[in-house]
Amino acid sequence: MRVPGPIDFPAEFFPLPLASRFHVPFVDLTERFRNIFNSNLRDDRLSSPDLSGMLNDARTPLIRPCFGTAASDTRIDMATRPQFPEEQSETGDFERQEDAFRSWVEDDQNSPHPVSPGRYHLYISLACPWAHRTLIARNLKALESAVGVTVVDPVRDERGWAFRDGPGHSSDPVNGFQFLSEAYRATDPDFNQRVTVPVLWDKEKKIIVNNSEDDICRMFDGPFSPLGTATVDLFPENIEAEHARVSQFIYENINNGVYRAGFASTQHAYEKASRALFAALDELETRLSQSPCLFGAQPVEADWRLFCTLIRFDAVYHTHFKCNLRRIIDYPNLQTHLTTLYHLPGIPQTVNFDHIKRHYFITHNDINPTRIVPIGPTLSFL
Ligand SMILES: N[C@@H](CCC(=O)N[C@@H](CS)C(=O)NCC(=O)O)C(=O)O
Repeated sequence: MRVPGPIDFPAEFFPLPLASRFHVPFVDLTERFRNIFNSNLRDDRLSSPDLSGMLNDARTPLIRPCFGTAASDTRIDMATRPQFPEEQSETGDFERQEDAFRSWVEDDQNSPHPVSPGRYHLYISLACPWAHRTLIARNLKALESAVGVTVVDPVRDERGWAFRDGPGHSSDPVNGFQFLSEAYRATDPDFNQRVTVPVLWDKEKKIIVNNSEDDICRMFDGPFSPLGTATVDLFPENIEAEHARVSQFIYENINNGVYRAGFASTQHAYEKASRALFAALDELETRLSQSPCLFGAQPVEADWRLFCTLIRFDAVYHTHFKCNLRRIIDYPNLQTHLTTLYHLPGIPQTVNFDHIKRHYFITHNDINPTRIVPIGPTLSFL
């Protein structure tokens, strides 16, 4: 590993809007920054060309104040790097990018993407909770022979998700892509955001139809439904409004809540997200004392949305994302819900803890720089 020597930063290096937020003299600040930053140059991720780019980017959060607690005003300035700088607010909150492709497969042969067996293909990661929900929907709707699926390597480097042969993942049999970014570029040559899974690919048009798991699950339950044999209804009409409310609540506080806690880059942003997360889990624990699933006896989309976060919680989010007020095993009703759903037909084969753990602990190198994957915990329900 290359260790760059100390860099003599010009005073202008420190962007002024950021400097004005610290109540210390600017000269003192640049001096402190220089020392902190140089002592953190331990790898080869930063080079001079990067530095000039960062110089022009006022959002580069090179120094963030660290507080003892959200309420305390004692502050030490330390250099940190958020995991996804482009998706970070000024206050250190993680703000997820919007899904880029939202076209629809329709039950209409004249539409741009008519429903048809074998025409569409799913690219997913078994590590990803968002992609996991689309795989579950595909299995529950018995669409395995109508919609193919390819799993990416759970270990992602700066080139993004890759197709490689390995345990539980493979090369791309449809397009021969090496990286998922090739699918994004084929659809939009100017695409310059984070390349994410899941992706629903149109094999005829050779473009991405949709990369939103919400949309893909709705399509599997809607226009794709006749291609499968299952009678499962993931979005029952008689609970539509309340279902949408509960799903939104789970998305904001739980599905995305764990990410908002884990990718926060200030103490305050982390505590806010974590407290909202556990308040939401407490609320659902109470709700599940009334019925085994969120809407009675049968799981609907909101239950699966919850499941995809709960199954990863004790193994990953509790440690890696610091969501450690309680574990799911400490919530009897949530744990029963998780175990019950896990044992339904078609579900265990969608859960791959090797992919889940290796993805999070190895890939988020700003959160876990040693990339050590913990040996536990023992999950007795598996
Ligand atoms: N479509 C989802 C997000 C999907 C997503 O973020 N997937 C993650 C995996 S869990 C991903 O592909 N990340 C790419 C990366 O980390 O660079 C949403 O908007 O809520």
